[in-house]
Amino acid sequence: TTLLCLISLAANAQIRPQPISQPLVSHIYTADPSAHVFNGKLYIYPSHDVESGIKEDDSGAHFDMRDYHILSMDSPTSKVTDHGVALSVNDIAWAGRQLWAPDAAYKKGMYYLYFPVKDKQDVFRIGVASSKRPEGPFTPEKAPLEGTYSIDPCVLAATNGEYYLYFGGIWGGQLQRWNNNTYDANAKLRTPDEPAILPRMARLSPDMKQLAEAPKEIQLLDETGKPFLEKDNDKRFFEGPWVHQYKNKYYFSYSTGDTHNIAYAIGDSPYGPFTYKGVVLKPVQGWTNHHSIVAFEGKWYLFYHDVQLSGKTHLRNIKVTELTYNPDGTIVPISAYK
Ligand code: FUB
Repeated sequence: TTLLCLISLAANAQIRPQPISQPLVSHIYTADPSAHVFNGKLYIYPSHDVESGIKEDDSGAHFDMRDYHILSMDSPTSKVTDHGVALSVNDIAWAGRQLWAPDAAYKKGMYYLYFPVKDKQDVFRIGVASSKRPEGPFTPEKAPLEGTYSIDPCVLAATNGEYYLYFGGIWGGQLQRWNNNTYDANAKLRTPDEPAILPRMARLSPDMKQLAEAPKEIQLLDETGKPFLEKDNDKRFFEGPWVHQYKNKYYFSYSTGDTHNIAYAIGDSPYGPFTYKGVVLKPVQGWTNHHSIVAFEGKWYLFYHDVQLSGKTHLRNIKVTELTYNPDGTIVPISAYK
């Protein structure tokens, strides 16, 4: 029996996928890591997952987060500092519940934290808070950015000097309720042969606290130039947009949601269109897949999450691994397990 046990343990160890990276912190649950280099250090703006006891449902009510902790590292392999609570839902006058995936940007001596939270009518909006320090604490504005909606803000500080806000997430992120920037609480999800729901973007105003233009849909095309249909759900947009620049191109990466990939598309303008190129990160353990891509000292890194510490979809832990490009600018796909 002992021998059989040992053989079965060894076989199990071989077939159980081994993570390529370990959680960056384990004293709190963290997710949706938006990473940036500020003052030569890596700053990570993650969601702070908590167990609130709310039952899991399709609207994501069990993701009931209440504050943000900003993390920093001197390099991708060095120890992580948790700077404590940077912003709490109680400090945001217009907020109702659910502080989801944030992002941050720096401009002229100030840091701006962009965050989605449901307002008091339970509609997701995007807010902004500012601080003189990258780790906060952040002071929120009294109202959300006018004209914003849905979730998962990402800000590109583009090399042309402009800042662009990308956002959107379907299902619990409510993007399906917004057509022509107008809200319809009863709007249905699309049927399989309808065009896929598209992410949104807008240029930010010079003070970083408003949109400089009405949100536009971002065209995502397949490699033959055709827009995706709803049924192309291994490739179409679901949530978690991230935009970075590499060799004069704009890379739009995102989660495909119910098929759990991080996919990417490439374009020549921050407005798109973006043409689908493939998968950045294959599905991870847990339902959600959410990432950021950042350069640090000449190498590129993918920040992502899985549920290694808890085994529960709403209690995630962030990780980092190196990302590489092929000579033609395509990204070498990453599997988080070997
Ligand atoms: O963390 C809450 C939500 O889960 C995020 O906004 C989505 O992108 C998904 O990761």
